[in-house]
Amino acid sequence: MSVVCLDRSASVEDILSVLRRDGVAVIRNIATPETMDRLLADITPLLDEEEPGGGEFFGHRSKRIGGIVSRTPVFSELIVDPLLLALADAVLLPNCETYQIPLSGLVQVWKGGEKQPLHRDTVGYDPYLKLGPGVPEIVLSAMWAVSDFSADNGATRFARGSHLWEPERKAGDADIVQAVMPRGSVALWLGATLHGMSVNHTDTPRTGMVSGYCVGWLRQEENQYVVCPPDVAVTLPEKVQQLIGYRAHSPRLGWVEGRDSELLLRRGDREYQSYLETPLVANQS
Ligand SMILES: O=C(O)CCC(=O)C(=O)O
Repeated sequence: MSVVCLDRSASVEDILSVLRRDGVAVIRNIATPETMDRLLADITPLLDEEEPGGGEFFGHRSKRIGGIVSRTPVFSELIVDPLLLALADAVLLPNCETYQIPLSGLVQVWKGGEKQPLHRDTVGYDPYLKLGPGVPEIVLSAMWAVSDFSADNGATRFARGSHLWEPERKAGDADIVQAVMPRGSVALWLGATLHGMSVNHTDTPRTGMVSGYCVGWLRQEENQYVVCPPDVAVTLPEKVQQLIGYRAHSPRLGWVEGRDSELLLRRGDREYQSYLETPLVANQS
């Protein structure tokens, strides 16, 4: 069975009602095939340097590239899609002042291997996860289909409705739906929805771009300040800088002295230049 798919013309309310009921929804054709071709052209040289691997959790047959926000402009284009931002506003803004991305990655699944164990993207926030269902939403995850996602080629598996389950409940076969979707579509799921990579039984790799949105007061899954340091971030659009985490979250989180809290980096900004030029620790002996 497949995850419920909606067209990009669907209303925010219609998409939200599927997300809130099933914990997952697909929006078809949110990006063009040409956009996905550009993404692949930028990332393929990096993928070519990797061998499929990943161990037990990642199913032994995946290639993963992290920090792609610094490696292709296509990530910056896709993450600010107005429909996705409207959904992130609705899911996350009741629980934060601003939100950010948890990671920016590419996952390619090759033939063979094992299914990835089902897991929740809130797994890193264990005391919070243990509170069970009904807690404020903190993560809205997203997987863009860079290639077609099919039942046979490793489309992500989801346990439908599992965001409403007690943490210890296990998924049975009847609960599983797959994000079958044409390239250019995106699967969105709530942080507490159980999901995992499936096995690719075909000879063609399945490629997905993974990211999403999380409340601005959360420790991000991937360290954005390492994968996208200030000298790279300053070259990106301001909205993307903010989504990476180069903005303060009120009150009193992530500030940098004297800087505009919305725009901690600004191209040509005198304060930013002097920040780069000033040693962090002067006269260390
Ligand atoms: O690639 C997929 O289908 C899902 C990957 C995933 O959930 C993960 O690696 O945590």
